[in-house]
Amino acid sequence: MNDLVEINFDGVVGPTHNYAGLSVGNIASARHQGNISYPRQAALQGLAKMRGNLARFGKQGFFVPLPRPNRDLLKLLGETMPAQDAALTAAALSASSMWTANAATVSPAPDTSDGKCHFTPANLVTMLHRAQEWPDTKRQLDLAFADPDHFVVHDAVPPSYGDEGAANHMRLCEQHGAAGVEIFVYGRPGAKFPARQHEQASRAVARLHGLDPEACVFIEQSPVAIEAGAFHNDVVAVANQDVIFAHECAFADRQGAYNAMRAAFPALQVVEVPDSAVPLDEAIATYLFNAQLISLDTGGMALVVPEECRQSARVWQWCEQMLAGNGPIREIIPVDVKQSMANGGGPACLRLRVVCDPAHVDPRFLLSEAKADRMEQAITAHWPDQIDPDDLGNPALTEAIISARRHLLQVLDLEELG
Ligand code: SUG
Repeated sequence: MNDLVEINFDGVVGPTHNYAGLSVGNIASARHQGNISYPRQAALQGLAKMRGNLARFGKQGFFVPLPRPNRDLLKLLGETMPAQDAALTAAALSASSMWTANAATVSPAPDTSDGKCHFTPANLVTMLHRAQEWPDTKRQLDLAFADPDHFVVHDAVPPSYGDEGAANHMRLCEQHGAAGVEIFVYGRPGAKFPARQHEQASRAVARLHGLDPEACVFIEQSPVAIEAGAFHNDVVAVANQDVIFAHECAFADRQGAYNAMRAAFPALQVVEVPDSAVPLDEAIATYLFNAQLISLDTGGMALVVPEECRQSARVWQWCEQMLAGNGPIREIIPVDVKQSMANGGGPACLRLRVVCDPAHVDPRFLLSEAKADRMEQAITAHWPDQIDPDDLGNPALTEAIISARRHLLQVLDLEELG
């Protein structure tokens, strides 16, 4: 298992990136509803993050934007493009597949009973604009991880049970290539905002992936956190190897949650931010926890955080204090993903972690500097400079975004996803 490494697959931000405010319970999405978006800038910000991580950590993968507009979705609703209802038009044009932390739940080979890496695409049923994603996401997973000796790609779990994928899933392990403990965080329905991850979806994924029940922990997300706008667990917690980095208010039963994790994984190190140091609202506004926690070759870990963290005196002070101490997180790297942030998607939302041997992945989905250059040219030349949500459905814009995606697929030799 020594060839197994963690690869982050970022979603390329699609040419339809816009602020239609479709996501109930996602405070950033609601706050920016109606604003003009900048798809080219958004995609270049995402690409710059990928380039930085490639240079720093050596491996980087990506998924391409899904086909938009999704005319099949409109057809199922008895509509055509543009739909009479502006929200349906916006849904059919959504670029939300950029947040690949919601693409699937991934269980690496050392954790599963058949020794293969398992993927379950997330059904994302809570919201229409996201529920349409999974069949096209699966097509991409089927292509990228086609090798049947090493990968299994399941269908999504049935729609009654909302599943939001890796955004509500964490993994603890000594090393990425060793057997780990998988932590599933679910929400309880019935409060002001939807609890998007259903416990039964998490349990189904664990069974489908053939996980050892002793190496699975199911934890309830704090209703207080959901109500404050943490619509996914990855807005308040992130784990890597033996470390969990979490806000004090992340889990419904804080001590019970850590006890359960420790019972399954005794070496756990908890880096917890108290509410008194960074109040929950500020943690959610800055997305401190929506960070990529990445192992460094030199030992220790780096935290790739949104630039917004540096702008908050309290958050930055906490970060500096942490670095001055002796904890496992040795470096903090701010990145600018503001266009995605305005829709509630930070650095961690933009990536799906897959532990595997890169030699088994379709190389078309792995980034190199040369490929990043080609992507950048396609984005610069073809992504719309800006989109006013009132223009969604405009035929000229629709043509432009279809052609933009086609150009990207061409330079990546991925036309079969057309
Ligand atoms: O599902 N935003 C996404 C953000 C997803 C963030 N992902 C993670 N936390 N892993 C969502 O709420 C906004 C779309 C709009 O308003 O048009 C949106 O879908």
